[in-house]
Formats: sequence, C-alpha cells, structure tokens
Amino acid sequence: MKVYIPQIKKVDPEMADLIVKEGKRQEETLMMIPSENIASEAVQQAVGSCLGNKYAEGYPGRRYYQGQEFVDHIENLTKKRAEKVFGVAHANVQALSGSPANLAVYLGLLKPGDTILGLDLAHGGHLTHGAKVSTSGIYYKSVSYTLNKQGKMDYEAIEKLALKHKPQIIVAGITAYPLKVNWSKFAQIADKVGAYLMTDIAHLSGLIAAGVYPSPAPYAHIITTTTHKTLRGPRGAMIMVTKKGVKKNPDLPKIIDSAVFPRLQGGPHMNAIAGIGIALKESMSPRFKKYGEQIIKNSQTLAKELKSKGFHLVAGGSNTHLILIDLRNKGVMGNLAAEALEAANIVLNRNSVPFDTNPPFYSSGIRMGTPGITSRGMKEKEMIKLASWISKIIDDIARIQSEQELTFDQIKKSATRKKIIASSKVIKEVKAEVIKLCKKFPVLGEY
Ligand code: DSN
Repeated sequence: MKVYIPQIKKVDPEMADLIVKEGKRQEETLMMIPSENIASEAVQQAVGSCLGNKYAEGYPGRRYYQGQEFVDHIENLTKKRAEKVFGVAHANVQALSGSPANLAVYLGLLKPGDTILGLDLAHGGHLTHGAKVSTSGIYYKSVSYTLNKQGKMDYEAIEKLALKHKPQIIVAGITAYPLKVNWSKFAQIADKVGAYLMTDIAHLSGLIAAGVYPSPAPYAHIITTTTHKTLRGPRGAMIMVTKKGVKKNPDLPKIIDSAVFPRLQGGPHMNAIAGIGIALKESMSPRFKKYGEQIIKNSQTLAKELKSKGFHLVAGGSNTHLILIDLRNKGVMGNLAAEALEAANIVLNRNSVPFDTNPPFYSSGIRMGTPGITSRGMKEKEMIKLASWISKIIDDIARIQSEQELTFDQIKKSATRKKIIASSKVIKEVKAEVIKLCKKFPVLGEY
C-alpha cells in the first residue's frame, strides 16, 4: 500500500512508523471484515486535505461562519450525487458516522419513550437498532425481532410484533445477515401500522449503488448509510429521505437536517464530505458495477466451498457480500477461530450467531466478507484457495484442542488460545501462502 507521508516522517517519526506499519499490515493481510474496505487514493487525498481546517456549521447558504464559498459547493455537489446515485429526494451528508446518523433520525422523529422495532443485535442487527446498551434502547422503547430457526427473516413474526407494539419507526437493516432483505415486505408492515420505515443500508450501499442489490428507495421513508463499507468512501455517513418519505411527511428533509445540526452535531467534517462526493462519483462508473458483481460472485463461491467442507453457514449461504459461519459443529469458539485465522493473516471477526448458546464475548461464529479482497482484484479462483486455507486452519485448531482435552473455560483464556495457535504448523504454512497471494494482488488504492 502506498503510504506517502514525508511530512509526518519529518515531524513525528514515532507516529509515521506506526502508520507505515499499519499500511504494511493492510498490504500483507486479507481484509475480510465485511464492514471494511479500501478507499481509493483520491478519497484518501480528500480526507487529508485542507478541507479539514474549515468550520462550516449550518448548511450551504445558511452557515454560521464566513469563508464558505467553496465548501458550500462541495457539500452541494456531494448531496446532489447522493440523491442521484440512490434515487432519493433529499440527502444529508453531514452525519459523522453510522451511529450518529441513526440517532439523528430517532432524535428527529421520536419522543423519548416512543417505540422502535429493529433486528436483534445477536441476530444480525446493529447496536443502534434498539440494543438495550445503546442510546436507541435507553431513551426509546425498543422491541427486537429475531430470525427464524433457519436463520432467515421471518416477515410474519415481524408483522405480529409491529401490530402488537405499534412502533413509530421500523428499522430494516443488517450487519450480519447474509441474504437479501425484502424491502417490500417491510414496507407493507410499516404502512399497515403507520410507522416510518428506516432502512439502514450501511453494509449494502455500495452494492445498491452498483445495482447488484435491490434498492430500498421505492419502499423506505428514510435511508441511512455509512460511506466507508461497500461504497468505498471515507469514514462518514448519510441520511436520505425518499420520495415516499416526503409524501408521508413533506417536512422530513427539514426534520432530518435540523436533527443532525444543531440538535446532535456541530461542525461537519468537510474533508469527509468531499471524500464521500468522490466515492459517489466513482460508484457511478461501469467499473464499479463490475466491482459490485464480483463482490457477490466471490462471496457465493467462498460460501459454496466452505459448505462443501462441512461448515454450517447461517441462512444456508450468501447472496450478498458476507458470510456468517456457525462453528458449533466444529467445536471451535469464535474467538479462537478469528485469532487463529489472524495468525495466518486472514483478518475477520468473531460474531454471535442466531440463537447462540455462548455469550457475545465468546461467540460461536465468525463473520467474513469479500468487499476488501475484491477491491484488490481477487476473483473466484482465489476464493477456492481461501476456503481451503480457512478449513485447514479450523480443522487443525479443533484437532489440537481435542488432543489436549481443553475445556470451554480454558479456551476462554487468551493465553491458552495463544498456545494452541503457536503449536499449529498449518497456520504457519497458510500464512506464507497468504503473504504470497497478497503480493500478487497489491493494494493499489484504485477503485
Ligand atoms: N461495526 C460495523 C460492522 O462491523 O458491521 C457496524 O457498525
């Protein structure tokens, strides 16, 4: 990865050294956390530009400070591109990240104590979809829907909950659900109970922009998204109001804008807003469409291969960018699997699975995704290799822990997991292969 930081090297060698090391880590490892991606060099340049020096509280044409001549244009350009890419009536591009974006929607539309209906965190939702430890579950009455025994959305059960609890907002959004969401079914439920339908497409916005995942725009009233996942922009977020949303409430754009500023945030990050604008421009190219298609082809190939090696995939597979594996049939704790794979330079995360019998900190699953490795140009051939490496490592770890008769409580200890990992020859062999593969597919910073 090109890490061009001559000034930092001069001014702060200690910090420069850490940045260079992180660049090397990204170059030599497979980025398989499905919410991560590699932003283009163009996006990265915008984020590091002079725009970070500017305060721009307010909105274009209505700011509280002078000197807005160019940043007004930047924000308007980004906003227009977002409205075009997602086919919406209004886009707010100031939200600092996904959690504040979702919170701003609640702040704009709800009174404390009002009801949100969202997907349970342990079943693939997000903290801000009503988890009890998050503001969304503290200030609002949150009701959660879960997946069915097959790990799939259960629209009938969601409708029952909606009719019973009469939520003001229904959140349709995922962070760990490997199948496409049926936006239309959610819309029918929301319309039936008079709720706003908010779709959180943080994981999906790049796929939607590429036209390889159905757009929620005809069904939702509000769409929120981060910009740094499949969309390949900088860290940031957007809140969009659809034409359907404006029809339900013509004041929605104003309500959302004033919830973001001044109710929740101060000055927007103009450097990130410019980066979002660039990512949106990149997402309109035919090349991005191919990129989106390849993400899904890669994920499906990987899923098929893993299944053939005896892995239990939640919901039976993947038709998106992500795969969730329930490792209980392999007898390996999510933590151990994720750490063992990281030792072989395959970086993903442990994750709860629906109806997990282990606590979230020692969850039974691992979650992986293909956006980052597809950005490096990897295709189906590489996914086949990857599945075989993942399988070899998990099987070797399972062998070691069973030979040593290690209990769940022992494996909860980080030192025990380190010992298991250190004793695996397979991990060392796979690591060498992964580094070779990474060299063949450098991180170029192109989109
Ligand atoms: N933390 C993100 C993810 O990994 O899915 C969601 O915010």
